[in-house]
Amino acid sequence: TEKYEPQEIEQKWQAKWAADGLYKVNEDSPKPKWYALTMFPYTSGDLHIGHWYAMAPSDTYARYKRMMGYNVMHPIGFDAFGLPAENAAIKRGIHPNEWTLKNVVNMRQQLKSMGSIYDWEREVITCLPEYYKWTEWFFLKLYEAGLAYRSKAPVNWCPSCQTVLANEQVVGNGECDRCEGPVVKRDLEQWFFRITNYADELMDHEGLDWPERIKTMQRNWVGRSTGAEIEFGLDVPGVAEKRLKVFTTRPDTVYGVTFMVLAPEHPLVARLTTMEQKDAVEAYAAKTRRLTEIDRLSTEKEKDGVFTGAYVENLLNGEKVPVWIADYVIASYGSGAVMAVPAHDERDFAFAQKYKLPVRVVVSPEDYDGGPIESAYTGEGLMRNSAQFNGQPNTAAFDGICDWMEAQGFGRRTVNYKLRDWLISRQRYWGAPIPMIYCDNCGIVPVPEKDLPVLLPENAEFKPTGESPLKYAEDFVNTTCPKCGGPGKRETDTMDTFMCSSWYYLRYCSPHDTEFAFNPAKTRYWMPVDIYTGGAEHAVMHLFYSRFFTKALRDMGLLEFGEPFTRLFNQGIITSQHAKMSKSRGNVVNPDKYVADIGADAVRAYLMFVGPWELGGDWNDSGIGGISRWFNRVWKLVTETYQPGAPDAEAEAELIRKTHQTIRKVNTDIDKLQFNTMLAALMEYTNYLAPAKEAAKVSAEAWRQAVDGLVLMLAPTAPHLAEELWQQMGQEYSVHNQSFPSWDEALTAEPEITLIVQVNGKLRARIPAPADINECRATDLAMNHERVQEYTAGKEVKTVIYVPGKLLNIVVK
Ligand code: ANZ
Ligand code: ZN
Repeated sequence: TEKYEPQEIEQKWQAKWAADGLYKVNEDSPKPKWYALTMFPYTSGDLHIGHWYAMAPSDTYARYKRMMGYNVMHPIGFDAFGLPAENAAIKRGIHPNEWTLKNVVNMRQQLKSMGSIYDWEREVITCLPEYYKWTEWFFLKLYEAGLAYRSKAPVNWCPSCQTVLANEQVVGNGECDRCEGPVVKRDLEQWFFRITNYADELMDHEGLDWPERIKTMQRNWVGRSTGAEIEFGLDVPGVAEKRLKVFTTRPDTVYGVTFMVLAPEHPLVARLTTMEQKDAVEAYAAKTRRLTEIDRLSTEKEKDGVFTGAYVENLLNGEKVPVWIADYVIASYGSGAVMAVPAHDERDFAFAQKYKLPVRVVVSPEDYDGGPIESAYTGEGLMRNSAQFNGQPNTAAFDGICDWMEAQGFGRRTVNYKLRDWLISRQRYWGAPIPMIYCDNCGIVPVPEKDLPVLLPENAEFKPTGESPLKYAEDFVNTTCPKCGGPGKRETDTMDTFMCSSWYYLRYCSPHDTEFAFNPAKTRYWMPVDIYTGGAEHAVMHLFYSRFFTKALRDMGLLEFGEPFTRLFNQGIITSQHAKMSKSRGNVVNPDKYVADIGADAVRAYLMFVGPWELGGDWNDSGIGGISRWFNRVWKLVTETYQPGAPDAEAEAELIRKTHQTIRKVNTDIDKLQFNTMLAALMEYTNYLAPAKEAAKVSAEAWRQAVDGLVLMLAPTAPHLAEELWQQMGQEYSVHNQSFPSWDEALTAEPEITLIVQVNGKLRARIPAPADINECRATDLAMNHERVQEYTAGKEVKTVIYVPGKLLNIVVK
């Protein structure tokens, strides 16, 4: 037989599978459906080994499910709108569309070289009008449902990328997640989605098989706080408002309030501030505007602020407390005002220390002597300095105080969320246009559905001005109002690309439907996604928005379920020389080179072998060589003829046992996505088969079954190699249409032997035991045997001699 030539067989089989449409799937199948989804790649240019690490194991799993009798859809596409394309346009003078589609061609080719079961007829590309028409349509649906609105708001602005960023795109110490430059604040009219309507539901992952840490991150992202809204009395000449509202999670500490702190942007600040304090307050507010929210909330940052000169009244005890401003209070959270309780809040304590403001303990620490405290006490305790609530546990006073305030009408229990509405406007060209028209007569008018898509004009100019290039495309901007027919202007911002990826999993169900964004019957068949795999970096944004989207569509009556992804799995990171791959380190692994050298099958298998998938692993060239050698051994084992010698029943039974044991191990491991141990079991099995072939003690039929099993079990991991071997064995095409081997539990059992037990060399017992029993277990068994105990009772065991699987001699004195 010939040598194993991966390049040759891989290309051959890829072409044949494609020509035969082997991996095409549709809804008319008697089999149960299985929707296996991998996060689609961004069209950045090249597929790197990290993409392979995300995609090859998930393809193996999808293939396994297919062989297990499921109707598997495992689609792929491209996330194609976004900044890099536009930056390429600015830098290299190439149109974003051209840049993107060139990358698609290249990446598609690379993806094909992997030998995955992607049904290419289902490919979606988010920047094509046939796709973004529907992204626009979803905008209209959300608008109709009251979930999209326009508002002027301070936004995160990256001066270097010249764009507005969502909160989630501000990372680290207030840096842009794209260019890592500092982010500042700026006011703009923007479109928002009311994701906050779903805050509670988004915290609930009931029924989802998701990693605990992702669920925790999402819950923290929602940031639900229960507490109370409390009103303080305002009596400032010339100020109409008579009450100042604060949000607190500790209404039980309200008698400990010794000052008030407003965000410098709080709308009352200017009017409350006295003449004497005006300059200081304005200077401080100006200084604050230069800080990011993250800087402001940082616990390390020194707490400073300025007195406004005004006072408010604590309506519970009639006390007047001074009103300060400080940057640690955020305007957009709660009511942008804090009742400061320095005795029980660390930030307030630091602030009080700095400005010599009084500290009043209202919840007693254990053994409290009534004197000054050294730091804020945030624990539980009995109430003091709190009128009729004194002596109660503070947890009880929490309720008592809320009840009292609710009865008096100046406070009430409430819930607050950190989650903000989703800001989707981008001042960029390369995104789906927001289908809205502004008319002087009619105001904001949605583009009628029949006029979709609003196409991106081709002739835009790309300048890093911070304004959307669409603003200057006059043919695009100037239009007629769909309502009155008068002149209208189009919205020139485009949508956040997270909007495109919030529904792509629905599009795969009916990728070319011209009537629907997603065909209802087909979507009902395929959705929800049974397993979604991808990087943990998408814990909040993509996964969170997709869940919001699904819930919103459910509430519009467009979907019948509220969760898109039943199971979520995050793979780890593949490193090289124990470091993250990067161009600057020069340790980037280029998969194409390895595919050309040793084949896609080896690259796939190696990636699955380097470590548990969820933990990642380290790529090294000698490791991958090991996989190649293994495949060559498998090749020889399968293709070189087996010559049975004299049959041996025991050898045959052992072969069958090993086969069934391996099948069991491989099935249970793949089911748990434990590819590394699955492959180790297959290697061990190969190591068993090679000498067994030499020994030639089993029948041709038994040998054949063993080798069939090996090839079938290899098929999900090394699809080309398995197909080639299957053919060379004269089996029916295709190996990928076969059932995955199943095991017979009875055949996995180790046979029994009779263990001869001697005491001081004399036969005392014959005990049935498993053939592979070790010395320790054998000694245990013997020492517990009645007959043996007669001879060992009261004696000291000097030594034990064990002949594996045969005899145990116990020497006693
Ligand atoms: C009084 C108090 C006493 C507080 C005490 C805490 C401890 P979370 O859990 O994050 O919701 N706060 C309220 N609005 C704020 C804003 N806009 N910017 C900064 N801080 C704000 O935090 C709620 C607590 O953070 C609130 O409860 C308030 O301080 C502060 F012993 O009120 B607390
Ligand atoms: Zn009009």
